[in-house]
Amino acid sequence: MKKFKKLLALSIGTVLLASSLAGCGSKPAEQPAATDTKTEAPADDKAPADTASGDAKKFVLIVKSTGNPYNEKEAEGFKAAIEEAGAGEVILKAPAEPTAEAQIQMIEEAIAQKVTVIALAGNDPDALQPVLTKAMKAGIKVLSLDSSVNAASRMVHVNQADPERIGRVQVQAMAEMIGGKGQIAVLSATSQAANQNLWIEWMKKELEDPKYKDIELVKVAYGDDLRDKSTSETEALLKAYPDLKGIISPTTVGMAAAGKVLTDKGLSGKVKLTGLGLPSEMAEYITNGVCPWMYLWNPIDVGYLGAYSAMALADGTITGKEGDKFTAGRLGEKTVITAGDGTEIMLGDPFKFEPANIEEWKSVY
Ligand code: RAM
Repeated sequence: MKKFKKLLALSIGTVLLASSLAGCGSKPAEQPAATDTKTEAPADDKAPADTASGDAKKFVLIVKSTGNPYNEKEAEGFKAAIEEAGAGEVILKAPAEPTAEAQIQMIEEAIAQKVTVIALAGNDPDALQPVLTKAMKAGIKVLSLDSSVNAASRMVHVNQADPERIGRVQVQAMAEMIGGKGQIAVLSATSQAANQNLWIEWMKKELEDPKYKDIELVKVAYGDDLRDKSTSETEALLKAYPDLKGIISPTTVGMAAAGKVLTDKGLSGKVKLTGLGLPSEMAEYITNGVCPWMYLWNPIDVGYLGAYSAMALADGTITGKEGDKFTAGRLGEKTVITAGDGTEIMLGDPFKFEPANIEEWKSVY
């Protein structure tokens, strides 16, 4: 019951956000995260606080890659929060490929620009450590969101939901969909993505329960959050495992690709699909039965909370240590807590999307 109330609160929050966006006449941005977008905060008499050099504060967001609507929604929330607070300039960056190398280059540019905060969804937990440490030594505040970098590379992480719950709930769903029996596969993002890897670890822990003894996880495939690769990896799974009963995809890109492949091949009912999908991309496959139900959180809120965390680091309200508190705009008071690795700020719970509610959500994100 408590959980239900939390979920309800989450959904009400999202609906309120949706209507406030609608009220402002804003439309989901087509490509807000593409490469390098800058926006100045609206000028008012409460000017953005100055940095030591006398310039306005600069808030950089580096997402995993371009061409992923999830990342675009995250960027939309980040930008909206900095702008509503009038805190400074927003710089949105997205590499063409979801690699650490591409992000390193963008972080070097941000250091040269003397930005105030770098917020990023890491494409690798460890490979960014030298450059992020360099940024922090130069006085730049660093936080990760969505996909964490290791504790030494950040001041705090903004986590969308409890990784254990995200991992376990997807296995529980799949087991129910296939009647507790048969071969299943995971279609993930990149092999270095900290968020997906942690969720998959929890999926494997859940599968250790003897109640899943008749379920076999045959493969974890990587679509690299690229639509084409996710499509070919889905096709390869179907070919290699003709008895496959289900695919769990803990990435919105993988979900959309697998939904299309299973639909095109007429495999609805034969191979079940669940995971973490964007309602806007998955409505069709939830309605046609390919994906009976799935989970996600609000990616706009991930970006929004990331931005409020960035502002709190920038003005010294928090340093990223356990127990630090701040107010994250419409999300209310947030507290820094201990994570498996370092500290984090938690958004909420994963939300279940199914035929009964998908129509209502598909235009939100
Ligand atoms: C993809 C990305 C993102 C993840 C979602 C669920 O869009 O990999 O990092 O959080 O899926």
